[in-house]
Amino acid sequence: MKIEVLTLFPEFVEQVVKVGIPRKAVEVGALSLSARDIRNYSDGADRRVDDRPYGGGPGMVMEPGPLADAIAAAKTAIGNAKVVALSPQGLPMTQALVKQLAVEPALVLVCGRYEGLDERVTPLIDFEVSLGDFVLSGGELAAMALVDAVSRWLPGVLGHEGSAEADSFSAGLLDHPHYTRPPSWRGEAVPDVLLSGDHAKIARWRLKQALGATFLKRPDLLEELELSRPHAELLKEFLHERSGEKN
Ligand code: 9D3
Repeated sequence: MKIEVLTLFPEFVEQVVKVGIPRKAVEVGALSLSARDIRNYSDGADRRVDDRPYGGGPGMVMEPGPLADAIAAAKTAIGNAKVVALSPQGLPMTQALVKQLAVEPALVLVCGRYEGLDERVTPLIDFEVSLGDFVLSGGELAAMALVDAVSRWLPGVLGHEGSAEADSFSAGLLDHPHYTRPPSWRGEAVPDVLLSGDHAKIARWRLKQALGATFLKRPDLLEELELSRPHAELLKEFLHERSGEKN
């Protein structure tokens, strides 16, 4: 996948492919990322790309001209690209959206700063994506989050540890607890089942813990799910064991 990020902070955005999974994605040739400075498309000698809002009010608005030219240049560079603006007004970023975007051959990610983009660039944008209902200073961190999340789904990037993680989230549940050595630490033992070598039993225990954690921490996720009968039974078992511990 080819990604062009349009931003006033290209050196910041480029950091996302310097480490971890996005870096691996670039190394295996599954991803190429280029950050394009919107300021290079300013028509003024001062390189300004923002101006005061018509109608008054605080803050500045990004001018349409430099954005339009930067989008056109990015599309010419990578071809047939979806154009996604990172914006507080966008669709919340979810794993379902990430998976859809990961099959695109090319993406142009438009990062706003100041109060936002001039409304007249909207015909150039396919859709908007938000990181969630809180205020960021601009779209860059959201674009970097999207690049990171998409990288995990590109072919040849993750081994089997990744597919397992993917399974767990596409199942719509939180992860089960994890343990490593030492077997006893500050008086707390690792659950016996994890040392048993019985893989069916371990899988059942992990699913039970995942159902329990989701019920306790993110009941909103469970409501989406329509638990199957066996899953509902496992959750009951989790809650029963937990009430036993507490009393
Ligand atoms: C504080 C200013 N707000 C109106 C009073 C509007 C506003 C404008 C620009 C709020 C945030 C921003 C910059 N944010 C983004 O570009 C952004 C964002 C976000 O703020 N939260 C979650 N996801 C995203 S994606 C892009």
